[in-house]
Formats: sequence, C-alpha cells, structure tokens
Amino acid sequence: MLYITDNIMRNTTITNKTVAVVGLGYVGLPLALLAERKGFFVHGIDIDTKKIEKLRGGGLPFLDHEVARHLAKAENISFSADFSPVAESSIVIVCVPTPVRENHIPDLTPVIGASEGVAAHLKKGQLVILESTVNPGVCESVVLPILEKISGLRAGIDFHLAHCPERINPGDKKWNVENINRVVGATDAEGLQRAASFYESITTGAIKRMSTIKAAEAVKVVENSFRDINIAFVNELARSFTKLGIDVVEVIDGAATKPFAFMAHYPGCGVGGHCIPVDPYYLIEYAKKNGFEHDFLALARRINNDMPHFTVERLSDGLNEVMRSLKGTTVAVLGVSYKPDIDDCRESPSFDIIRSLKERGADVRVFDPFVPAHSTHASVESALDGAVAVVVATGHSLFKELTPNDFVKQGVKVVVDGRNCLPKEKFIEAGIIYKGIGR
Ligand code: SAJ
Repeated sequence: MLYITDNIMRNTTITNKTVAVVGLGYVGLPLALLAERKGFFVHGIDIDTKKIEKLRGGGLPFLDHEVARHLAKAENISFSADFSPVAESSIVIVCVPTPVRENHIPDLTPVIGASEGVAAHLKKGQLVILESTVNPGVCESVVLPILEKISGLRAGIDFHLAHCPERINPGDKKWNVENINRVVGATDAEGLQRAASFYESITTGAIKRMSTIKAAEAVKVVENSFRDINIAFVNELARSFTKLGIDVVEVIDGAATKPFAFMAHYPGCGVGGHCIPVDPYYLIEYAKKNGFEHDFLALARRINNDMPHFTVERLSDGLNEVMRSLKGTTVAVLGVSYKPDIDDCRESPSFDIIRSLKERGADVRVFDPFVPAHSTHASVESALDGAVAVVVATGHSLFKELTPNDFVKQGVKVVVDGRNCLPKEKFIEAGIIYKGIGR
C-alpha cells in the first residue's frame, strides 16, 4: 500500500482524479476506498491521529470485514491528520458526524471544524461536497460562509459547494456505498453537474439532481424521520396490544401480506444509532426556528425514547410473577450495540436500560460479543450464570440461537425479549416468564 509522504504531496498537482475525504468513519472510509477503487487518488483526512495511525497500519477504526478487505487492497490512498492534502484535491468531501447534544439540540461542531480545516487550504476551481446529515439551510448558512471567509474565495464563482447526503447502512449486505441511489444538490449549476458526475463515476446507483441544496438536505432528514415515526407507530401499538393481549408482531406480519401501502416496522426496546434517533431533531429544531412546531415528529421521538423504560417495566412485571422485585435481583443485559451483528453502540437504548436497572437496585451484568468494552462478562454463559432475569436488548445472531434450556440451566426465571427475536412459545413451554415488546 502506497502512502504519500509529505514531500510527494507538495509536488502533487491538482488533477481531476484526486479527491480528499474528510472524516474516515462509517461513512467516509467506505467512500474513500470506493473512490480509490474507481481510479481516484484519495487523500483520507481525519483529526483523530490514532485513527490515522491505525489506518496507515492497515487497521480499521470499526468492525467491517468488507471495508477491511478493500483497505488491504488500496494502493492510491494517503491518510493524514491535517488538512493540507485538501490543496492537492479537485473534490473535497466532508463526512463528519452530526450528533445532537443531551438536550437534543443539533451539534454542528464537527461540521464547523471540518469546514474551517478545508477552507484553510481551499483552492480556486475546487468542489466541496458535504455528505454529513444536516437540516436544510446548514450548507448555505453555516458551511458556505466559513469557506468564503477563511479562503477569501467566492462560492459559485471560485469554488462550488454541493450536498449529497450519506446513505450508509452499517451491516447491510445488499445496499452499500457503491450501489445505493443518491440525491445531490448544489449552490450553482456547475457544482451540481460536477458533483452528480462524480457520484455517477463511482457508483451504480441512480443520482437524482435536486433543484436546490436545501432540497437535498431535506431529503435525508425526511427519509430518516419517516423511519422514526413508523417505528414509533409500532412501538405505541406494542404498548397498546400488551394490554389488549394481542401479539403485535403477528399482526404486523399479517398487515405486511398487503402488497401495497404498508411497510413493516417492528417494535423494540428502543431506537439507537447515529441516524434515526438524531436526524428528526435536526428538522424539528430548524422548523422551530422558522416558526413551525413538528408536534408529530416530536411525539414519535418521545414514544421511541420511552421504550427503554417500557422494557424495564416489562421486566418488573415479569419478576413480580415470581414474587421478586428489581431491587437486589441479578439481571443480565444481552446486547449493547444498537442493531444486530455490528459493534456500533451510538445512542444505543441498552445504555438507558442498564442505567434504569441500576437506579432501581438491580445487580446488572452486560454481555455483547461485539462490544467487549461495555461488557462485564466475556460470554453468554458467564453472564447468565446466577442471573434471575435477562433482557435481550440487541438481536445479535448469537442470541437468536439461544434455546430456552440455555436460560433454564442457569436458573433464569424471566426473559424480556427486547427485540422479539426469541421463540416466545418455546420459552413459555420451558416454564420461563417470557415478556416481549408487544407480545
Ligand atoms: N428499529 C426498530 N424497529 C424497526 C427498525 C429499526 O426498533 O422496525 C431500531 C433498531 O433496533 C435500531 C434503530 O431503530 O436501534 C435504527 O435502526 P436502523 O435499521 O434504522 O439502522 P440505522 O440507524 O443504521 O439506519 C440506517 C439509516 N441509513 C442512513 O441513514 C443512511 C436509515 O436511513 C435506513 O432506513 C436504515 O439504516 C435501514 O433501513 O436499515
């Protein structure tokens, strides 16, 4: 693998086949490696020096076998912790996180920092593309002024700014950075054309040109808000059907036999990840600043944010059936990552469940095969040994293979299936108090 040392970078002239990718996480690294595979020289840039050192050594900052395979083969890529390679690139793509603060207010700090870093090395003729998920207005009112002020260049004249919201779906075996459809918007026609041509040159997905950069920004927050409200819908059904004695999963599967106008979502112990529980707040806050209250989106967020609490209530109900309470009871939480078979635990509901159990006096053990850093035990068996109750918070394949006997033999009395991923009837037949989410 070739690394460009400092002196070669200085001699590298801007060519139309050199791109810089700022932010080498779940979004930026797959994109950087894809561009490299498609014939670009790629300057990978990230402020995390440890991540850069790891990448230079061929290591990944996160678990992804496909990305690891591409990294091992990449030849025309450099990794740098400073922004100077921006000056050597014709296209600069920013893929940094867009989290929310504790109070759910969007936090644009990473976007602002990346924009400042890019602006310091911005050259005439370059195209800057923001892939980070932002609410409408951020490109034109936050990114663009920083780029112009620091570089002294003018958007639409000296450089171009576009937005192509990322659509990375960690763990997805079908849709990936190379084949997913994209939308792109820009501040000017040349920028739109160049950005659309770039993505058309590296992906097989359809590239939809949006009329404005705001429309492109709106697409991503809308598609993820759509998912959040649909999850909230089935989560509310789960709470209702628990009282009605109806298995909501069976009903959803029944509704899903309708081949049109229904899209199945499933209830669970909460909504995690860096997208779904975050993106709606970007739209909610932006609309609020412009005089509109998204009551429905906000309600969906409240419903989903309350699912960890509902899950702990399900456990409390189950313990009551065996004359126990949470206080002083040993509970094993299986699963920390926010979705199956990945190691990403950002915004994971598991953390809320664990915190709530501890606040109510339970003795909590944690095991996640993908997240040893947050695990107190090193295996399912050791986590279950002596546990009276279990909460399955992530539907990892390893957990789906567990049989009722795996719990009975360890003395487990109550199982809360936070992802409805276990065979309910078999657990009930084995004499375990089974509590699903809506079943
Ligand atoms: N979840 C439910 N019920 C569902 C679906 C998800 O409770 O029916 C929960 C999951 O357990 C998880 C959270 O919601 O905790 C998010 O799950 P997700 O499958 O939406 O996973 P993400 O966060 O990786 O979402 C990504 C998003 N992709 C991008 O933003 C580019 C989202 O737009 C996709 O719709 C989603 O993947 C997907 O479809 O898999």
